[in-house]
Amino acid sequence: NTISTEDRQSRGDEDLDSVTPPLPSISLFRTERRWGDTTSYAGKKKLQSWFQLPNGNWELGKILSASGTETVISLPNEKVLKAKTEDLVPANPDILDGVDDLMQLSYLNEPSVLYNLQYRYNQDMIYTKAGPVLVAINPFKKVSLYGNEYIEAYKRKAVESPHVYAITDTAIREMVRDEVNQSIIISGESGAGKTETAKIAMQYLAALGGGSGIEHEILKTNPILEAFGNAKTLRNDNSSRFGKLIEIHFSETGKISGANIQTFLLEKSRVVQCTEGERSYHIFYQLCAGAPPALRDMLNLKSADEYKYLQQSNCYSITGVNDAEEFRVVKEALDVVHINEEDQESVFAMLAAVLWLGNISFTVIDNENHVEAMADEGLFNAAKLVGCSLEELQLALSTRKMRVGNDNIVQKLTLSQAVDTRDALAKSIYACLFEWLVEQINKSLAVGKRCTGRSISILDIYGFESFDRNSFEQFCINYANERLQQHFNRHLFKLEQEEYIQDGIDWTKVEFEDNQHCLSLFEKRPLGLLSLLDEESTFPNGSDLTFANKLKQHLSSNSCFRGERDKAFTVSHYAGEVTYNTTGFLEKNRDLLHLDSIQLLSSCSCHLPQIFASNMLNQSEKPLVGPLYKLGGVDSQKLSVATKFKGQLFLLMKRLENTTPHFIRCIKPNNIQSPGLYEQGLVLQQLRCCGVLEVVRISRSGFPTRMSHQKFARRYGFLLLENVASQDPLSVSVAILNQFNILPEMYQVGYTKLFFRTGQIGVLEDTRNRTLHGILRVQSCFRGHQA
Ligand code: AD9
Ligand code: MG
Repeated sequence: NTISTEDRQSRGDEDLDSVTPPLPSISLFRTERRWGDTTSYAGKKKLQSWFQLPNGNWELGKILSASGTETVISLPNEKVLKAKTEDLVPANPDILDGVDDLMQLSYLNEPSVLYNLQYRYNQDMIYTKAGPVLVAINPFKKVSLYGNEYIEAYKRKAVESPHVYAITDTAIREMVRDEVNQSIIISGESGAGKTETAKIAMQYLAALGGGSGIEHEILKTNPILEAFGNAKTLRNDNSSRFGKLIEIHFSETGKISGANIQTFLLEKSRVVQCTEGERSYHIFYQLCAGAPPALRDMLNLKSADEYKYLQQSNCYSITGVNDAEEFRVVKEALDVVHINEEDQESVFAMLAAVLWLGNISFTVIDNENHVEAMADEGLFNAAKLVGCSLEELQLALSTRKMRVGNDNIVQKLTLSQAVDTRDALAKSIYACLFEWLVEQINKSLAVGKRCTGRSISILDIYGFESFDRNSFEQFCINYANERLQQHFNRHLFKLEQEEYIQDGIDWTKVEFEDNQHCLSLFEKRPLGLLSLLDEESTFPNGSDLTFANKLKQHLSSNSCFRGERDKAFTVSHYAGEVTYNTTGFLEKNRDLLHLDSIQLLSSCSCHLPQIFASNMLNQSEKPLVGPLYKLGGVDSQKLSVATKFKGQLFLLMKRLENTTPHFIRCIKPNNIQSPGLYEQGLVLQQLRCCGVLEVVRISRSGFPTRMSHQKFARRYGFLLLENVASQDPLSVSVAILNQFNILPEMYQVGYTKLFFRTGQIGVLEDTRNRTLHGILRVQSCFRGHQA
């Protein structure tokens, strides 16, 4: 490990020992995986050190004495204990407590980073820089860091502490200065604060680029998209179940001229199925609670607990949220984005239709277990709301037209087939409705599309997910994160190295081993995860088991892949290993809506179902690279979900690559959405997962500390034994470096700055402090004497 060897040499300690910390499961730099300065030391020079308690938390101890391999340390609870010297991790001098950029830490090790973030978090300083990245820790409470006064202050650059406003301000400035489009890429686990952060960034953009009135419209897209695309989950009461990129356009004068929203992979399954304690999409509950009487009558609306789709999770409300009031907010927002009253009614009718579909039940009609949809309240209302006859809907849910040879036959459905058909119809209507809404919003925001100005895009996309049980959704989400991580790595490497080159320092380009290997596992054709999934999805006899076996057969030689028992497989992602269970993969990937259902929608008298049907058919007729499906006897090509998603991601990456990115990593400090609770282990796991530790480590493998010649000479010049006061800053700097025996490989002299490897400034800083203390003591002695 080059870093720690150099650090050791630089301190000239003979008795330093290096310990191997738990490896973050990150695939950059396979040969040099250790993160940060984990070198332990004998404790002779430093007074404070980190000691790990049996529960994994770190505590700051005072070193009382040290002898070779053993150190006596006193912990905050006044407990004194003997520790192995090699188990101690150096702590930073007090002056570095709560620095606003982790790069300023002299000792960059896990406990120091955790402590620094916690120190700030405890004072509601939820933002910290990690080199080029902004780390945001969810406060789970109102913090007074936002609003016009703060916006003004950041705009005037009157404050410098890290903030979403600051990073957004940088984006605006760079857009104008460099005439390059910008992006703000927000990532983090569920509940970490991505969506709130995105809104805070939008607020700042709206405040600075406002004036035309369109900014008001842009802000109003948030309540709409959250109502239709967010839901209460066990992790987050307002969890986004889709990814979102919002591109905000600016005119040449720097005013907002329009915007465009792109959404990714809405979780459809939630409409028909959701876990105990979670909810379906907010809008269903809002509609049931908030619809005015006339609308209620029109939709035959009941309360939420009368709908089967909403009943199954046994959760109807969210603490602190008034669904009826939210409904009014959403309605007002729909007005603002110019969705007219008639269209709004159609939207609500589709929502009610979905709810009523769920209430349709089936009755067995023969001894082969075939069923027929019952002519119940559900069927009646659903048919009325989509605009078809009761019989047409009944037929579409109970039978399927097939072509056998040259004959058209009608196959009756069994109960499970009929329920699947009904649920598929409900999911499709909802997903189409969501897409249609986004399209309408985009039309409304497209005001200045043709103007030649620039844009800032904000990406709020689901973070890496690893649960006890991982399915197709996690598979897609983690694939997306793998792509974003590559973007992150490439960019941050480039940035760092460009600065060295600009300042003319002697620097051999670092070739980095990125996560391409894992991405190839997904994308390689024909033998990659996605290709094999699509291939198996087209086989009539393909099943989750045959899919799992095929993966094992073809991919076992890939080091990122491992076959598991019971139809499962494991992928080594950059953020850790995830085991996926293939159950449901093929069906979710095919995402078939039978032609009977599409035909039903196209024959409906209401205009939204017709639009949905024609969109579905269009998609079938104009395939990109999708596999061939048999849709109810008619050969038709449809893009698989995974392939469509991959296509979307490619376009997204292409768009992002033409922008200057700004990264925000959101961190969730506890799992119970509680203010003030900071769980070290949880924070650490996320820091590792989202690559923050990596960025800092990567930066440290270069020359992360930089100081201008002037500043360096001013700060340490007085330590020189020979008087060089009359000399220029560069000569003074070089004299200091020589006097302190800073080894040549530990620093570089650039045109304007000195570049140091990690830990170097710490040594100088210590000497400076000791010297200053010495001077103070002498002075006070002297004063005492005089008195
Ligand atoms: V998910 O992946 O969509 O499930 P997000 O988007 O990362 O998730 P979200 O922004 O929804 O999380 O934040 C979760 C909750 O944390 C919010 O509803 C707020 O209650 C809370 N939060 C997040 N950020 C802030 C903040 N800056 N100030 C106050 C916050 N509360
Ligand atoms: Mg969110």
